[in-house]
Amino acid sequence: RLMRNTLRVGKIIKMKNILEAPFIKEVMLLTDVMYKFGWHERNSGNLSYLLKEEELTEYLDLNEVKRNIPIAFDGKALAGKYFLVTGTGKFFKNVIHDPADVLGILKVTAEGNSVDLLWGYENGAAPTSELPAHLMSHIARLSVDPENRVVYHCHATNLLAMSFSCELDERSFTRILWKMCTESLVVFPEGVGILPWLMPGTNEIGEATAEKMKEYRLIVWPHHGLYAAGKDLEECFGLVETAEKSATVYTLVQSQGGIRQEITDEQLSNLGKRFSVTPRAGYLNI
Ligand code: 2HA
Ligand code: ZN
Repeated sequence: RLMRNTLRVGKIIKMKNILEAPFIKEVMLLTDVMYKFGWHERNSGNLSYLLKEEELTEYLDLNEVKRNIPIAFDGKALAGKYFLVTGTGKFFKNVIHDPADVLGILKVTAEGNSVDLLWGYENGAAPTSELPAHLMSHIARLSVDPENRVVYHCHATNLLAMSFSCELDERSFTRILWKMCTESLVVFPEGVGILPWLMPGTNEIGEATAEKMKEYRLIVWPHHGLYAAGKDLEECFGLVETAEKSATVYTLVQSQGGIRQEITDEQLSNLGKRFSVTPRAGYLNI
């Protein structure tokens, strides 16, 4: 009895406060910035962050399942994996104030048709309605980049606006963004993928997003928003921030009367060489 109590006390002392975990701090900091950038009105947007077991054991007893939550998607390919996922109907605005309400940490069960909740969703939430798109995108990204850990969805304003005013053609859309800011080609040399308009929350949009994720880290959902992928949330944020900056400059240039001069294709080509990135083949007129 004494020994059991000692062990229990020992364990309680050993567990660290999860709000101090680097991945939670990163998510709290950046969701606040993203909200303040105007990319997350109301409950819009969602993110999923693949976590390593060794990142979690200091903070959580991984055998203590709070709830089991069914998912309408075959997640067998991700069985046993841990994800931090924003909750459905929850607001990015509130993560910084109440992370345990908005966020959940899940383990995909062996059968792949449900997830075990290990932490969060304190007021009864479930994972984002876009979970199929997230999980399918993780599978796709991991197949081309084993370092990929984050999938992120937002409603970045100027990129969204461009999906109304610009041709929905990946090459021409990408070229506009590359030419509006010298940094853009360096940050997304593979360009930007574009889907047709599809119904959010469905397996169909999930499958289409995942297929594109094999080639692009940034995807436009026309008249809706964006999907981004990266090794952490910082990288996803930087990717969207850079593309959105180009889109904002494009908006301003149009309102100032249009383009008078621009970065030439030859300059873009030289930029790629200087920064050791390869612009997507066929996208420059060289
Ligand atoms: O999470 O943005 O596309 C709410 C959405 C769905
Ligand atoms: Zn959305």
